[in-house]
Amino acid sequence: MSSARLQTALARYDRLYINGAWVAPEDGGLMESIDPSTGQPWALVAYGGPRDIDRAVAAAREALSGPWGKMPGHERAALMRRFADVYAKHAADLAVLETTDSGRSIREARADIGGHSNGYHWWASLADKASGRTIPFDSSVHAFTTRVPVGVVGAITPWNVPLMAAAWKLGPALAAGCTVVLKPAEQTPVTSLELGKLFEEAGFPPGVINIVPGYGQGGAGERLVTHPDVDKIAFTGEGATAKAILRAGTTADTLKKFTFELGGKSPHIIFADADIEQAMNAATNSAWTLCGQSCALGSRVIVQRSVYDRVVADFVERAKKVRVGQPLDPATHMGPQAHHEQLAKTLAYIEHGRNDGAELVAGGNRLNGGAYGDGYFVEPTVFAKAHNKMRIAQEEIFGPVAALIPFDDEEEAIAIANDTPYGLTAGLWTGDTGRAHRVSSRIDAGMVWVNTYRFIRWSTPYGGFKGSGWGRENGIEALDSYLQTKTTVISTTGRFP
Ligand code: TXE
Repeated sequence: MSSARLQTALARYDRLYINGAWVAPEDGGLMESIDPSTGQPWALVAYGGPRDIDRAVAAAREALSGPWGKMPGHERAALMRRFADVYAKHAADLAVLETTDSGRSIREARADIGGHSNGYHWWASLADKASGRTIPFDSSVHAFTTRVPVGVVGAITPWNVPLMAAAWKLGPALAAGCTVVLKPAEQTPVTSLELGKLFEEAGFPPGVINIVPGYGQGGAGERLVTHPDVDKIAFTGEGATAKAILRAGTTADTLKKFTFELGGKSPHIIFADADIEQAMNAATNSAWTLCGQSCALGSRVIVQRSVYDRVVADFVERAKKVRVGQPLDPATHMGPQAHHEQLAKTLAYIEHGRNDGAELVAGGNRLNGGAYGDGYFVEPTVFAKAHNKMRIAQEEIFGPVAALIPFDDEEEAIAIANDTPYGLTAGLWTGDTGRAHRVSSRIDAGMVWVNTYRFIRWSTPYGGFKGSGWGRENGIEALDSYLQTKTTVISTTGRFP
């Protein structure tokens, strides 16, 4: 097909959403979004440049002093609830678009996106509850605190779960009364742009939410993090990017606030006294969910030696049963990797696993040709006899690759679990309640699951220890990070000193 003919077949998202209007990019342009199940472009999408970010930030700043900024919390809550209802109405369509743009399976996308409306309702319920306190001192003053929005938020999101990553930022930001410039990842911009239509339908005032897809370094992302009029950056992505953002001189000059949700290399410990069947359900699900592209992936499966062989054999059996295929097919468990660079990265790590001496017991190959065409599909992959010092155990692969590491006793399990630069999530399976408390209390992770895995909700704070980030998303803690405390002291006498 000629490229001219191809272009006409592409879905067009050729406008940015700035100040309540759909506008052409000023210094950005149009980029192709690739359907990872075919390796072919499926949409032509507007991306913004620095001047577009400047326009969006100016609109967000102005909206803070407009109707939004003056709106009482309960009215903001009502507006957010309207948005949550609009979101629920469109959730099924959003799931199809996100599956097309990112390659995640439709069954996962439906389950995830179908729940976001509840999340927005939860955040709405907090919009009028940011109360301060009075501070007793003496009768000469009345001192009290109020909680006020931090201001303009730059929300920078990754490509693995675009709508979820956006919701985790928009929910608390709007509940706090902030305004937002959302910059989705260049690989998966479509559903974030769709959000603009939903905010319009819900009746949000112009400028409260602005959506500008774009590139990172040298593009819209860099302008957002260095913009002097942005008060806070809420970022999800790679640790190296977070460090680059902090190092960029002009970022430092603007002294903004940051929350960082970065990668993970989560330990998933299976003790011999666990309900092994349940543990296997969770361990295999969490090794391959989202085609491995989740920061909470339980990719280091740490297994007590007496059940190790059984767990390895079961992992292999279950790997064979994973249906890898077209992501829009409801029967598919696992779609392709979201983009070509990620595919290459995953295949490179599978090579590292082999070269470092781990035993490849399942998968290990790209799936292409035939029904897979040029899509970015990979087999669910399992390495046995893995050691925690191997690269496949230390570094975030972001592909469907599990490393099974044996251990002998509790102390060793804890040592292995904590031996990584990350500390985002962890799981452990045991039938011993005392052990559940002992081990969970010693694991360095922002979230520990016992006899369950990947239980993540709006109300449960989520974020990393160590190299996995700064601050928390979800939970009341997230709301706090979009508010700042203001202390007011009023003299009761009018005399100074
Ligand atoms: O992330 P980046 P990438 C991990 C995962 C993955 C790897 C690379 O291991 O394989 O990161 O993903 C924007 N200033 N995670 O390269 O580069 C960029 O445009 C401002 C874990 O996509 O960090 C995008 O919107 N912005 C993670 C966002 O940052 C910049 C989820 C993320 O891109 C920028 C995704 C800059 N200088 C990847 N450079 C998780 N924890 O879920 C890039 N961006």
